[in-house]
Amino acid sequence: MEKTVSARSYTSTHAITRRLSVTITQGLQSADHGTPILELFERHHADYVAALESTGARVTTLEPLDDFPDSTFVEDAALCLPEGAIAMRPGAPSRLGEAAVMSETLKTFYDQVLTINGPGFIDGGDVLVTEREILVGTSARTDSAGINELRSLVDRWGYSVRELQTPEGVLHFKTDCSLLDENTILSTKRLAQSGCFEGYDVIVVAEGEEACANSIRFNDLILMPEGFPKTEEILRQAGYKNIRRIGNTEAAKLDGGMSCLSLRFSPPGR
Ligand code: CIR
Repeated sequence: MEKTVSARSYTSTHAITRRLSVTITQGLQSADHGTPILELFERHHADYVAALESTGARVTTLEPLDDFPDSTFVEDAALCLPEGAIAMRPGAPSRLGEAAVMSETLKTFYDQVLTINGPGFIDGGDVLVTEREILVGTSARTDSAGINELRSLVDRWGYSVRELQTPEGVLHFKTDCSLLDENTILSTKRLAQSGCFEGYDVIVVAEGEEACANSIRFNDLILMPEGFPKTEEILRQAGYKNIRRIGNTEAAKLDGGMSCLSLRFSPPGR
């Protein structure tokens, strides 16, 4: 397939992250993976921020929000597009209020900040923006009503939204996939087998390394969680040489990964 010239889907001048709250130890867990060690998590988070900054992007790190234990996973609260931002409607009751807080921050970057008002729900972690469309997986956090509301909002900017299904038992759509470039997606086998990436080039993570499907392409860098050597080698063989490994053991205890920890965007005219 012919490559598009633009790379807006992974090129960002800015990113937003949020420092860990001490309450992160009470963050949501799909199963008992143990309690995150705060100091180690903070070190990993600092490495993550440094990696984003190393690409030349301006990273705004927000203060902790103690009332929202999971709020360091900023990706779920919003979707940032070049034309404007959208405050999401997180599907976990304890996270619903994060969107309004993030919306206020986004207003300092964007003239247009729209809002998913409900009754549906949608988490940013279920949204994969590619160069030509927006893919959204239904999950325990995201439903069709939320996706339809997103579709009605981004239609004004010319985006098409495709509803897909996050595999059963997987937290978010992007738990199982990431964008590597204009036309290439890194995916778990189970998600790729659903056929949802027809027309894209797909690189499947190595068997037993499903947890690194949540990586991110950020400018020239690929950030992947540490500890997935087979998939790293697959990526290197495929020509992706600029890979940065980030410790993720503590975020992983709360089902978090590379994409969840930042909002990545290029606000208009900044
Ligand atoms: C949660 O369950 O909401 C958090 N503990 C983890 C959120 C991870 N976010 C993401 O994958 N986008």
